[in-house]
Amino acid sequence: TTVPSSTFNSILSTVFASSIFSNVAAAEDEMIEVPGGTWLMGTSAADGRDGESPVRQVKVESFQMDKYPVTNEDFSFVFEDFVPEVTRSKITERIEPAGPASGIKERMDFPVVHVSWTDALKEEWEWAARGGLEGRTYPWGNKFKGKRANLWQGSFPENDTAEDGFHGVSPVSAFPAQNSYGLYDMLGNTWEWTSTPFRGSQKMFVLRGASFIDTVDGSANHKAGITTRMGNTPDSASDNLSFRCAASTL
Ligand SMILES: [Ca+2]
Ligand SMILES: [Ca+2]
Repeated sequence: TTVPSSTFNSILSTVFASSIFSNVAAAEDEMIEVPGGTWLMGTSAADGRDGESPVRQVKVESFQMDKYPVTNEDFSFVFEDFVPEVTRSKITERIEPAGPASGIKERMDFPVVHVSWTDALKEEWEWAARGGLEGRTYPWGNKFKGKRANLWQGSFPENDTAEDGFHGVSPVSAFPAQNSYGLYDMLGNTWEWTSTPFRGSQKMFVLRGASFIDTVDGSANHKAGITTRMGNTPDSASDNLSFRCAASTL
């Protein structure tokens, strides 16, 4: 059972337009203050694609960003308490967090997936993911560490050896914070929407961070790194795509 995406988007629009979500998150101290700065975005690596190249200088103002992707727990709270009755009354079926026939109760600390939405700009996402380090491949540095992010190991699609401990989506705090800003789950687990348009013939937005079906070496799907990106249409939703909130510093 699913809610039609048009209805779902109208709920999200209602919630976000009133900034309730950000206020709730801030009140629970789940947002990180990301300082502003001028820095070098992107990569000059030969395998850069989807707009990762070239390296260019970018300035970002300070902002706040969710420590974790928005979880099912956060989202059901918003859904129950803040979605107006008039909107709720139009919904005939409940949202299933991992698609049809999945239960929400045992997945409260998993990222909300199957959502279509946009939030932080891609520059803000990358700046935050870099955590104050310059020109690194991963949020924590240049050396990949298996117990820092949920990716795919083994041959795709038949054999995920799950050496990182997870086949499929993992709880948002399953791995330690990925950088010195204290942000979790930026790289891997679930892609994250940004509000930056992705160049292309149809209307798309940039996704960042790669997901549990992507690999360190690029042998399957995307090569996961701090500059990895792809485009997706705003009505798209899948089980490896989530979001986190960002807000201007007051
Ligand atoms: Ca994994
Ligand atoms: Ca992520």
